Amino acid sequence: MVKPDGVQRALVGEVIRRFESKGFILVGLKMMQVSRELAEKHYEVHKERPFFGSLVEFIISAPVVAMVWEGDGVVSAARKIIGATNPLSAEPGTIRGDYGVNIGRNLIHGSDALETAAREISLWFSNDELANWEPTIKPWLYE
Ligand code: RTP
Ligand code: MG
Repeated sequence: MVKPDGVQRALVGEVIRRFESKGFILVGLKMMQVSRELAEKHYEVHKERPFFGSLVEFIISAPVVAMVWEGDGVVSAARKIIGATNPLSAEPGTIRGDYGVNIGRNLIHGSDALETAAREISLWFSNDELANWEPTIKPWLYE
């Protein structure tokens, strides 16, 4: 999910470009204004953390772009492409490392495990919003 700061800074295309160029397959994409209920459910695991309130306020403050990417090892590879949570520690070449300076404005969220991804996809998308397609490029990406 490109967070409100990423959308406001016009980095949506850059984020999509990085995932597309890597070879992952886009199966869901939408811009949305997140409800408080969805934001709280999404970040439920951080409910007791001191930053929970401000994080939820931030996520609902302006539109985000939610997306679903498919491919071998996509969850862990995506987190590498995204970079460390704190953009100041994130490696150059990662999205957060190249574009961010503050942990509360780290541009993008990525699911941290397959189970979390499944949970988040069902929270954010309905089935008819997900494309079921086989790109013809696939044999050039996977042997
Ligand atoms: P995300 O869930 O957004 O992909 O980020 P992450 O896994 O790298 O980081 P996580 O530990 O899940 O934290 C979720 C988001 O909360 C904000 N945060 N603020 N002020 C703080 O100390 C602090 N710690 C975390 C960040 O925006 C982080 O992405
Ligand atoms: Mg996380």
